[in-house]
Amino acid sequence: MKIVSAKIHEVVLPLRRPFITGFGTIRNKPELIVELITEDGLHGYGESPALPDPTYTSEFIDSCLAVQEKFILPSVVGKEFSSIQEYVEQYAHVVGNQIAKCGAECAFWHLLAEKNHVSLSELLHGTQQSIEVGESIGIGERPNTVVKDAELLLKKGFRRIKLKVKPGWDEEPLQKLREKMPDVVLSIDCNATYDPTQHIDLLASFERFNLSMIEQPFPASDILGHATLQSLIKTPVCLDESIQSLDDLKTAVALKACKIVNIKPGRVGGLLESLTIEKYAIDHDLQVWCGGMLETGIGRAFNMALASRAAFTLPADMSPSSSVYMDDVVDDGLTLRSDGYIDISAKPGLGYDVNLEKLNKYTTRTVIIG
Ligand code: OSB
Ligand code: MG
Repeated sequence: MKIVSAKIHEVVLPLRRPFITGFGTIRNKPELIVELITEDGLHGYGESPALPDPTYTSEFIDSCLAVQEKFILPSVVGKEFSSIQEYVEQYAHVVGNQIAKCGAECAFWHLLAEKNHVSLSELLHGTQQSIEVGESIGIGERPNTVVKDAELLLKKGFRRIKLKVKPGWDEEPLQKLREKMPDVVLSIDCNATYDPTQHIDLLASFERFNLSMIEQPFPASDILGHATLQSLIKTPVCLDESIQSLDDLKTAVALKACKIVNIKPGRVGGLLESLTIEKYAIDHDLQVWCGGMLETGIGRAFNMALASRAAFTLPADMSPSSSVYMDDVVDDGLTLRSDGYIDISAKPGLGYDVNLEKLNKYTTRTVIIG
């Protein structure tokens, strides 16, 4: 397939309500939608689910756009590729910048699915027809509100509750939740807000809440800190921010820093690295699940395909965009079944129809390459 041009659409979608985590508050979510156009007139879309600020990893929306515009897309436009490996080879010299790479890579996966008339799930050898999903509850002000939020989510069908926490917003809401719902699958995501020199005992005491995992308590580069915590507790430590590449996972495995890995195509640079990380994790007896970064229906399509693989046994962060956003750039986004599962799209191509009118409506910047 010969790529004749590429477009970057920066879109900003308003959230239904602010998403508050240890790294800050998001009210409007930017995304870069990368569109590749081939000589045969095929259009492939991918998404870079960047954040407004460099608070989750070092990337943010403007850095992603700059790296795509200056380095990644000029290296592929005007060239012909017969495989995804050949395509990513063009920009393999670009260090890091995983979120930027993800959008560019996924757009080519979409082209492969279109050309071969297969679904993304088939392309990735997914075997599950539907997947179990959960939703995150952001940091709040009153523990009682958290209980109400959780009850609402369970009523909608979600199968597990993930509570965003930070120092000072942890024991009280957890206590309240556990009193009301002793058996629900409950996990916490700390988004790197705890300090291993101060909070190891506190986090270890959370064993009493019977959590399914403690996600990313310490800063991304402190894999050793996570290993110390994991050696003290039975509750699985799950790494998110710390695993930006296979090499990070090798270090985590060598140090026994976690039992679970949250795999997000955005954070690790796309689906190829996601698959590599999945294999290494499974070969080393870790469990994996598919996280999210508040993608639109486009980004979620790739996450869903990844999560349809047999190794993805834990509920995914895949709340339908309709529960996160006021609107979406696809027409027929994910729909939660009342049993808490979402069906994997079997349609050839992306699996969801991109609504060009809406894409234009929410576009704040467009860059054309080629
Ligand atoms: O830590 O999982 C995270 C969103 C942006 C950045 C980091 C995280 C998240 C989420 C969103 O938790 C979950 C979702 O996409 O549904
Ligand atoms: Mg996380």
